[in-house]
Parts: sequence; structure tokens; C-alpha cells
Amino acid sequence: GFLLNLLENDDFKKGKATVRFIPDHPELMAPKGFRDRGTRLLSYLAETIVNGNPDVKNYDPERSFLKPQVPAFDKFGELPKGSRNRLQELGRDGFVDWLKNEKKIQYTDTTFRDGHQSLLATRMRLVDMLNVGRSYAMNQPHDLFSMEVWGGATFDVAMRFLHADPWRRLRKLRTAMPNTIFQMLLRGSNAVGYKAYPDNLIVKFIEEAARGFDIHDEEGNITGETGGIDLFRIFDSLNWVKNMEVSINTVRNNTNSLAEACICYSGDILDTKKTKFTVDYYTKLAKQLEDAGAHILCIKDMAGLLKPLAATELIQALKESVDLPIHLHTHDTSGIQSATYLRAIEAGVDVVDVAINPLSGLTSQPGYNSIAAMMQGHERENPVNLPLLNQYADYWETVRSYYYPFETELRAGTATIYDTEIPGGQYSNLRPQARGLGLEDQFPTIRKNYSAANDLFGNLIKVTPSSKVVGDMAMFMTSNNLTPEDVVRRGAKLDFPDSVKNLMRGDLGQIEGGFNTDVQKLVLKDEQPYTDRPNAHLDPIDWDEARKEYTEQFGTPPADDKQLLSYLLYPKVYADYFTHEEAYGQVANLPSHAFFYGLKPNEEVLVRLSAGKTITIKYLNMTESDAQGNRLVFFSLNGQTRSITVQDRN
Ligand code: 3PY
Ligand code: ZN
Repeated sequence: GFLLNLLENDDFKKGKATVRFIPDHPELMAPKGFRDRGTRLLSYLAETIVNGNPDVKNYDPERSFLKPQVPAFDKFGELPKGSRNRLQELGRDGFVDWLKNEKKIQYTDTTFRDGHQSLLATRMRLVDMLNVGRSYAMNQPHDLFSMEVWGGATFDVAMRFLHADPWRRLRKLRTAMPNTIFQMLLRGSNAVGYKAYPDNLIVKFIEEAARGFDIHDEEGNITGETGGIDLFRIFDSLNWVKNMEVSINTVRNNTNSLAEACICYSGDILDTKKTKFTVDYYTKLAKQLEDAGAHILCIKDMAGLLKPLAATELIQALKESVDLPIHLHTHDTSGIQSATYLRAIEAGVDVVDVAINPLSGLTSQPGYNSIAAMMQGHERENPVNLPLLNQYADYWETVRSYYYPFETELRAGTATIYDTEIPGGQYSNLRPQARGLGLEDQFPTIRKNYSAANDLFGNLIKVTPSSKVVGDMAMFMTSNNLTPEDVVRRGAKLDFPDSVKNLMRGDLGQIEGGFNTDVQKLVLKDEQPYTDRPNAHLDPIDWDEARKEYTEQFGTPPADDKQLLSYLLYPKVYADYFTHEEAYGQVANLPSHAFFYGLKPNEEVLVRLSAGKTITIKYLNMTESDAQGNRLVFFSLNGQTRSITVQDRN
């Protein structure tokens, strides 16, 4: 660290260093991590310019990007009241009553979460949301029900690939859009992960997400809290209510937020040959969720299987069975889900999920702008300022182009989804995954095996993380050239993937009708499965012990419980994120094109570090690599020339 600090010191480089230089610059002796924020970002950019961002697989140097236009808004005006003000004024129960009695259809905007999770591999960065967030909250093209902004895969992808703090994302968005209900997707006892976590971790996670962040006065005294997530959408990947109870109870009893509990939709209620996931199954499940304390019921149609005629039947039946508002979530993988929305709206659904048009369609949600247009003149129309909403669509169309390496390869809707039941987010992921395993040319076989694996296990609900296990099994069968019959005949000799063993053991919970016990035996061999809650097998977190462990590993105590939670949820991913931030600073502040592709010679970017602190970085040029393979990369930082040494690894 010291040598690097010294070499990057401007005075030192200008030859001004004397014998007094080091005593006069004690900051150079600072242990690790002192290097000002600008310098760390320069190191990141230099590294990216020379070696590329390892997450970008098909960099196209010829590409240039347009500047997105943020719809004009009054920067200093008072925010108009929005859905969050309504929730605060009416209280939870009053709000739920209002929703039940409101005739106008309500919209949830998923652009900031499921939209990009499904179309752009969850890579959407905070800056692109923040640039437009205040404008959106101020102009309110429409009285939105909620924005889905957090949870699902966004938590780990933020750290893993964007080197960004997911809590900071929530804090910044909350501050920009305080008038809008924020919604997150919570995987019940799997939180924002892919496995079960101890109950007390789930409880603390929900409390912290709902509480939000301290507000400080000028002297640094805490004067209040921002609030965080107002609506928790809770599901279990096997529709096992026991896996959702801790989450529902925590939201209900320990926060002022709304608990929205999901029935995940699988199969086809109109197909008389499919006898497991029937209307009766769904209405019973809904009743259980109502009894468990849900404020709102969600039909989570993660694979887009709910056909228009089925929507009528299901929603009518649910409305007869439970007294909860109903929120419908779907993915347009087949291409016909706008018809499902129209039917659902006519059957009395209360809220539907949409994504701004440029981040909608296919494996994402139906398009907000287009659904709003569809509803014009309908008796349940909820007026939307469409020309204004279309300006936001223009913004997102431009922003989407920054993310070209992460584009989904699906070009058109597919009716194969009704056979495979692959969730939207997974569908767009499966082909790159197959390619990684050298199996891309066998994609139709993988799809077939996905369905076969589901049958082998005993026909389950498939959504994160259970869908991942079915996907793993499909890849396993394809790469080993196994038919379902082979699995049954030769299973005793096969070493199944770990995720499959975990599922069969009971690590994700239990399924309706139980697992296929023959296959369970083949997978587990002599090991005994269990049928109680996975969390019952996990030691609760000892918070003091966990803080100690964190402090030992990182040489500093966690900044707050939120950092501790990130670490406990994803120890390895968090450690990498932490190391990256130590070396390169808050790269989340860089504009997206610079973050993914570096800068071109003489290209300049403005980087906002914090309120009132903006720096200008211009990339000048770099030297040829020397005998050791090092290059000097030159920048101008706020007008001063700086150089960074980078090893060229090409
Ligand atoms: C998630 O769990 O991330 C999902 O979006 C499931 O549909
Ligand atoms: Zn979804």
C-alpha cells in the first residue's frame, strides 16, 4: 500500500519529494485503504481500460452510446403525494380496505427489479435508476401502486458483479423517491439467497429492510429514520406455507410494512389431465396464507403459465375463498400475458405488475405503457399520462443499450413454456449456462430434461431456488446422456449434483404430495431425509460472535447490522465485494458505460461521489507495456494529471 500511495502522490511524481516528504505526508503511512476516493476510481478505470471488465464477455469497441434524456422536472419543488403517503395516512388496515374497495386497476412498476433481472441478467446499476428516480417521483405520470426495487437476485448480483452495496441502493432510492411504496421480493426462509437461513437472520433482515436508514442532523445526531421496504412480497419456492410463516409474522408484528404472500402458479388449471395444481389446491393455499396473516395475496406466475381463460377462473375462485386484495405477477414469455391481464382485471384482480416498455415483454412483465393504452376506455381504467410515461420509456430505451453484453437471447415468445414451466428469469439464463457447459446445441434436450427432472422429483413448484435444482438436474441428465428411465435404472450408481441431494434431503422444504420416494432413495443412498422445517436444523446466529468474526476477517467492525447481514447471507461474495471496494472505491458511482467498458482516449466523465462532491475524470492515454508487462495509464483528475500502473494481462 505505502509504495503505491507514494507512487501515486502528485507531489512525489512532480519530483517535489524531499527528505521531509514522508513525515509531511503521514497519510502515505496509513495502513490499508487510505487512498482517496478519486484515486481508487482511477485505478478501477485503468484496470478496465487495459484488461477489460471480466463480467463483459463480448466487448464491442466500435459501439458508442447516446445520452439518455431525463424528462424535465422541478428539482426544487415539493414532491406530490404518492402511494406511500396513502399508506402512511390510512395505516396498513385502512390501506388494505382502500385497495379492496378501489375500482381502478392498480399498477406495480417492476423496472428496477424483475424487469432487468429477467432481461439483462440483473445487471441494472443504481446510477441509471437514480438519474431518473427523482424525476419519476416528482412528475408521477400516474398514481402508481408501488415500485419493485429490491430483493430477488438483485441483492447478490449487486455485490457479485456490480461491486456495489445493495443496502446503499435501497438508501439512495428511498431518498430520491420517498413518496412511492417500495416493494421487494423475499424468498421466505431463503431470504435473498438460494438456501434456508436461520430464523433470527430472516427476522433481522426484514426489520432492517423495513426500518431503512438513520437520518442525521448537522451535528450528526440521529433525528429519525428514512423507512425502507413498505411491501414485502413473500414466497416459498415449493409453496410450503411453513417456510413463509416467520417472514409473514415478522412483517406483521415487527414492522409497519405490508405482508404480501404468494401462491406460485404452476401447471394449468384448465387441463383436466393435470390433477395436482388445481383451483382447489390454489384456493386452499390462499386460505392458509390469509390465516397466516397476509395483508395481500399475490398470484406469482413466474413462468407465465396463467392463460387468459384460466385467469378468469382462478381469480373468481380466489375472490370467493379469501377476503384479501389480489396482486397478479406474470412473465410474458409466451407473448399472450396482456390478454391474461385483461381477463384478470375483468375478474376483479386489484393490482397487476408491469415494466416500462423498453424493459418489458418476453421473459419480463407486460409493458406498462401498452397495458395503460389497452385500458383506455375500460370501466376500470386508471388514468395514466401516456405521453409523459412514453418519455420515460425513451430514457430506458437508451439506457438499455449500455447493457448489451447481458441481453437475453430470446427473440420471440414461445409456447414451449407450457411444457417446461421454466421461470422467466431462469429461461433467459439457461442458454448461456448450457453454452458454458458445452451443451448449447442440445438446448431442446435440456428443455425436455427440465420437464423430465420435474416429474422425477415428484412434480414441484419451480421458482428460485427450486427451479435451479431442476435446472441442475436437467444439465446433469443432458451432459451424462441420461433418459429418465436411465436415472431410475442406474440411479443407485450415480452421484447426483449437490443441489439435488439437498432438495431430496428436505433442505428447501416439502412439496405437495411429497417427493418421489423412489428417486429420493436413489439420490440420498443411505442418508435419511427429514420433513420438518429446514430452519429447525440451523443454529441461530449469535450476533456478538458474528460481529467478532467479521471484525477478525476484515480488520474493522461492520459499519452497521446491514453490513453484517450482507456478510452472513453471502460470506464469500461479501468478502470479494469488500476487497474490491478497498482497492477501487465505490465503483457504483461511475457511469455505466465507464464501469463496463472503461473510457476511450480523451473521453471525460463526471462522477458524483456524494452530495456536492463531483469529480471530473478524463482518460488521456497509456504507455506501451514495459518488460514486466506494466503500462502507465494517464488521466486528468479535476484537471491534474495522474498516472496509474496496471499490469497488462492480455
Ligand atoms: C426471484 O426469486 O428472484 C424471482 O424472481 C423468482 O421469480
Ligand atoms: Zn417474476
